[in-house]
Amino acid sequence: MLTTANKVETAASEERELTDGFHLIIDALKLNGLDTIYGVPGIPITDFGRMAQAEGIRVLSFRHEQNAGYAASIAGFLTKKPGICLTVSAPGFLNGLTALAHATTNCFPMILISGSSEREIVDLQQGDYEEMDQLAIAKPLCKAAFRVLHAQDIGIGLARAIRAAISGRPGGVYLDLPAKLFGQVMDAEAGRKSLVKVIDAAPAQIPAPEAVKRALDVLKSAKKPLIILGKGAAYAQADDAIRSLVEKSGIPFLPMSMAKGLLPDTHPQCAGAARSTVLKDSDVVMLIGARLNWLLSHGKGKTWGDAPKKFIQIDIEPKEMDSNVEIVAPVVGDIGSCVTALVQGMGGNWTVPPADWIKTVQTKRDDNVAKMAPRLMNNNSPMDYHGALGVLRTIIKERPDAILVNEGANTLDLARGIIDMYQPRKRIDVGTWGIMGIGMGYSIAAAVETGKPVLAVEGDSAFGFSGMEVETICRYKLPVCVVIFNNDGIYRGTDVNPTGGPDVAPTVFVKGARYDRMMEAFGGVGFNATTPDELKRAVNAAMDSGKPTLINAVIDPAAGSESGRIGNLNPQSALKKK
Ligand SMILES: Cc1ncc(C[n+]2csc(CCOP(=O)(O)OP(=O)(O)O)c2C)c(N)n1
Ligand SMILES: [Mg+2]
Repeated sequence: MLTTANKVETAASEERELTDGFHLIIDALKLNGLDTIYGVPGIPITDFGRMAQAEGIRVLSFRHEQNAGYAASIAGFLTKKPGICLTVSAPGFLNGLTALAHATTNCFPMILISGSSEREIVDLQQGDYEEMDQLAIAKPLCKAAFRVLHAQDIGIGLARAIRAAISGRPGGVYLDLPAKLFGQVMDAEAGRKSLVKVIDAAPAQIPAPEAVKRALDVLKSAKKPLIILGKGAAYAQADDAIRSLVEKSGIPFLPMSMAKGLLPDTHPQCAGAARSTVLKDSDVVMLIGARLNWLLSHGKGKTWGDAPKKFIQIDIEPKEMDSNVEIVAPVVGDIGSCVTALVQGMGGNWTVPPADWIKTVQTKRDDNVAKMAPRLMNNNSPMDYHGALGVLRTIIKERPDAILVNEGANTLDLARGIIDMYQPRKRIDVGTWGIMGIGMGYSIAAAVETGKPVLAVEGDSAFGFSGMEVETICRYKLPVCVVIFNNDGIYRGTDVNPTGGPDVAPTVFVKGARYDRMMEAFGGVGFNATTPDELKRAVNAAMDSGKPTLINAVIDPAAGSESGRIGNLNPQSALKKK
């Protein structure tokens, strides 16, 4: 039902219904099934948020736009609908912009809607309230940016934003709504007709038959094939087709971080625990929704070994091909259509890879898993990462439908390796940029969008970027359990100031901080855990109760290593250290 702003008497004294910008935006969102807004109120969007709530949209208010933006971005990833972030002008817009750029980089569909100030004044730079040419600033950081100046264009404006966000390779879209637009009035019937329900917003993109054949021919020639699943494969929600391809082919698969659980990490073909072996020794690598960026060492160099390697790549974006190395068999299309075509093309008598390759991978994996096992069972106090993560690993095994949010350095890298995932799209983390600050925004959106319990495993530094949103979690009574790996700092809490001065080292925080008390301030449950046993009890209680909980897990400040697993990326001087 279209909402109407008002009724007026016409000259002929017939009643004529009117609507306005506020209501047209709400109606356009609802018409397209966009029923949740993540944002922060203020001029010129406060009333809009109120009206949206009154009209049945779920409006979640955050404490900072960046967190609302991260929430919207991951809502997009989880639902394949653009997540909506709503902000005020200039500073609110800029706060949301990091998340918009993050969404674009990670290929998550999101629309940042920001109110903006008077065009006439902004463009003459006459110093309006929160003056900024937001459209121009957003453009290089997103897939598309639009501004709507007239109420009758709201329907088309939102339709363009939705299509841009989710068609092809998904990404972030900016929609600029000047303050004046909200109050513009027009005839309700004409307004209703101006709205657009976007039909087939992300149309299937079928791969060319010859591309599929080429890929299968290369795959057939392989002696040591490998499949790499990226978060694009997780986004596609083509879970059954992907499982068929992997299982029918018999090829070992390596999941990237957010693709973990597409097939369980405990699947016999999973090569997660034999990563370095499969990257080095494979001869044909099929990338599915994974890019050869820094996370895969650009497809070359030491990580990939000396043996010649052929790459097959499945991606919706043709420009992705040959981005870092030659792709001998590009398959361009949406992941679901491509994978389905490959499975069909494999026919009924596909030859699985040579047994010695399968054996090599399995042996390496079993050895690595066995080596790790005793470390995960230690009950040390203060805890080390392995003891604490061993407990969380079991909890996720017992509660495979919980969503795991993860950020930090050591806390991220070790959790990624240790905690097995069992279901698709249950692990969400720092993504392509290794960004800190996604934690609470992701947790909130994951709980809101899926209704599942959330376990957020956070470095103490990582948590600090979005920590104030624990109030938001308490306010909306979300089933989120935050575990802070508190090692008194960034990477380690043991650095010292070489000058002996009163400031602590740049990587060190307050010793013995009690993050659990932050949660209690807002009516949530706080707990201080000093042993793996205590941690286990506290997390299980939180997951059972569904109450907002924050557990301060005391980790040995000396346990971590510099930059976690990516210390090699720190620049080194060519000069010898003094
Ligand atoms: C937005 C942003 N700022 C800064 C960084 C640099 N950075 C990488 S990891 C990290 C924090 C690591 O410390 P913590 O979260 O406590 O994890 P730990 O290694 O101590 O377990 C920082 C600040 C980043 N990745 N993103
Ligand atoms: Mg830390």
